[in-house]
Amino acid sequence: MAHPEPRPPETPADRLEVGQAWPARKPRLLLVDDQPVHLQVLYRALTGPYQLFMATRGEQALHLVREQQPDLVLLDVVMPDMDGFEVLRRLRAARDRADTPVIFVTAHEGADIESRCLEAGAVDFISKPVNPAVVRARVRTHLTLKFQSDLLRALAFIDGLTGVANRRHFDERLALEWGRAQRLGTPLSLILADVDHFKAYNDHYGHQAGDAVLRHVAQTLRAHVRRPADMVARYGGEEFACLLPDTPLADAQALAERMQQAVRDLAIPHRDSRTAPVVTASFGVAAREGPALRGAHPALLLGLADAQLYEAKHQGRARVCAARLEGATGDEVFP
Ligand code: GH3
Ligand code: MG
Repeated sequence: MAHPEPRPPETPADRLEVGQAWPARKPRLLLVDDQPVHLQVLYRALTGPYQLFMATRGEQALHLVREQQPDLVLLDVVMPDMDGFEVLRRLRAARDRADTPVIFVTAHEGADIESRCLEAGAVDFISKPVNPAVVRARVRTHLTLKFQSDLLRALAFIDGLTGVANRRHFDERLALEWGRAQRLGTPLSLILADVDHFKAYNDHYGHQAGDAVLRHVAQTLRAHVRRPADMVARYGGEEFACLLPDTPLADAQALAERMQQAVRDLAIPHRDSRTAPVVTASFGVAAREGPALRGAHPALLLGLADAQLYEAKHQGRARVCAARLEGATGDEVFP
């Protein structure tokens, strides 16, 4: 296919391909020690390639973990108010950032303290007085491990072919957003999009060209969603789903219309389409609006969007059909 490949925004999958687990930004380190002079030594050893945050007390360290989301924490064991073990215990018990890696830094030596640190959940142990080269090497090693595991976790939620979210990620988010919409009475819209006559496209242009079409369509859909909470996912073979929290039906329908036009505007030739001389897609839109719908379930929203997609196909493809999810009377409360 002569059509140029889109240049998608960087995804975790891209980073895996180039073997580059480290992010483009500077890694963030939190240095914790009650004695400013020790902090200064660490600061001097690590300043430059990292963005550094410093705390002299446990509470302050926990606050900075939440606020600044460091990639790694260097934590003094002996501190007056709250010692390093307690800081680590609270960090691991927290809902956010519980898996932030921690290296203990302590003047105490010996197998006892070392094994106690590791058992408490630290990833490593550095003795004071610190050797700057050793600190730098350990920090680098643990950041690499951390970024690699971030990457693998992210990849588990991404569709390898198109770089958008995968079905598993979508199902989880749908359940979450559905619960939120029902609780708060906020609208939730869902768009399903399916490439028209895609089997004929593959048959004529080949499977690889078909794959390229899926990437184009995925990026086109993604380029149209604006809010951070919006999600575009590959729902199945040539079917995509867009989840739009806080979006009423009319807005989702208008968005689907723009997406439909944008896919057509890609102008990817499709000789064997009975709908148009170019690749097109059909769209089904469904929304839940207003107070909680009694006994309703996210599968109903999916089913309605799917029925609308079927209707769009039935009416001649390359179009949008939309419907609102109807429940029982509007003033009933979700259990
Ligand atoms: P309709 O307009 O009714 O949607 O017809 P269609 O041909 O698009 O639908 P059908 O379900 O008959 O065929 C879907 C095709 O999508 C068949 C399958 O080989 C192809 N497909 C599914 N996943 C992929 C993929 O990852 N890559 C490629 N190239 N093709 C795929
Ligand atoms: Mg299709």
